[in-house]
Amino acid sequence: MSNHAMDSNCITLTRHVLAEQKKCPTATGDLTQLLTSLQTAVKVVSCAVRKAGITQLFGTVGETNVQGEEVKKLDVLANELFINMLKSSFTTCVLVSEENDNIIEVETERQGKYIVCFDPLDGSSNIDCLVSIGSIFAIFKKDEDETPSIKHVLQKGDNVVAAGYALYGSATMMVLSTGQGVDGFMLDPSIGEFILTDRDIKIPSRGKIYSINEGYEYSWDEAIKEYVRSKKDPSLGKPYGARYVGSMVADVHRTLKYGGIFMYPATKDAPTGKLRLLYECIPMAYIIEQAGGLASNGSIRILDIIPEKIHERSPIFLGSKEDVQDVLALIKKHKK
Ligand code: P6P
Repeated sequence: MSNHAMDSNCITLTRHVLAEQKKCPTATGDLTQLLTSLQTAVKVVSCAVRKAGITQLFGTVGETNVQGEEVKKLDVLANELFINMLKSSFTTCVLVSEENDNIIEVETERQGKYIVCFDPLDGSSNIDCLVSIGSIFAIFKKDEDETPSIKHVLQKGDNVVAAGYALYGSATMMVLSTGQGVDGFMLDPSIGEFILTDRDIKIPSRGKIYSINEGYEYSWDEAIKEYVRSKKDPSLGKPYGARYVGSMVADVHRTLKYGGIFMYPATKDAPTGKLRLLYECIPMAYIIEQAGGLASNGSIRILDIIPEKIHERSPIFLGSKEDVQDVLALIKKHKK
C-alpha cells in the first residue's frame, strides 16, 4: 500500500487547461478537447515505451520513413495513436507528422479549426538503448470559414496557439504552454493522470551547461568552433559542463530546467541543420521563449521564420537568454 497522501484536490492537466479556457470568454472548449485527446495518445505511448522490451515492440519493421531512417515499431504505433486521437477529437482539420510525407487531411465530418504539427516519437534511434525519447507538438488554428489548405500549415511560430512535449524519461512528463507561461505535469501511472508539478517554469538567464554534438566539430562554422572552445577555456571564465543526450526532448528539457544552451547548427553535411522547423524547432522555441529564454536560427528568431515546406529543417540555438546572446554575438562577429 503506497504511503503517499492522496491529494484530494490535485491539479490535473485537464483541470489546468479547463481553468485556462474559462479565463478566455470566447473559448469554445475545442482546445481543451484537443489537449485531452493528445494526453490520451501520450499516455498510451508512455505505456508502450515502458513495455516495449517485453512486448517485442523494439526492433525495426524494415520500412523507412520520409527521413530515410529505419522505422521502429514504436514509431509506427505512436504515429497511429497521435493521428487517431487527434482526428477523433473533432477539433483538427490538418495534421503534419514527422512520419508522413504529406499533410494528413481530416475527413470533413470530423473537422475542427486546429492544425497540429507533431513528431510522435522523437529520438527513436535511442529506443533500443533505453535513452529518453519524446513526443513534440505545435498547435495552430485557421479561421472557421476557411477551407483547410497548406497555407494554414505553413504558419510562423508566432502564430502558435499552444505547444509542448512529452518526455518519456525516468518519469513521463508533459510540458505545455498555451501562451500564459510554461507548466510541467508528471504522469502518475497509478491514476493515469498528468499532475501539475512544475508551475510557471522559468529558464535561468544564464546556465553552466552547453549541449551540442561535438562529433561534428570539423564541419562547424568558425563562430561555433570559437564559441564551444570558449566554454571550455578557463582563461575565459569558469568552464561549462558538456551534456548531450542526442534526444532533443531530453536535451531541451534539461536546458529548460537547469539553464544553459542547446545547439544544432548547420554543418557541411546539413547546410540547413538537421532538426525540423515545424514540429521540433518551433514548438521547442515557443516553450523556451514562454519560459523567458531565446531561440534563434543564428540570424533570426525561430518563431519569426515562415516555413516553406512541411519537413524543412533549421539550425537552432536555444536556451538561457545570455548564453544564446553570446553565441549570436560571435556569429555576427564572424559575418563581418
Ligand atoms: P545527432 C534524434 O534523432 C534527433 O532528431 C533529435 O532528437 C536529436 O536532437 C538529434 O536528432 C540528434 O542528432 O546528429 O546529434 O545524432
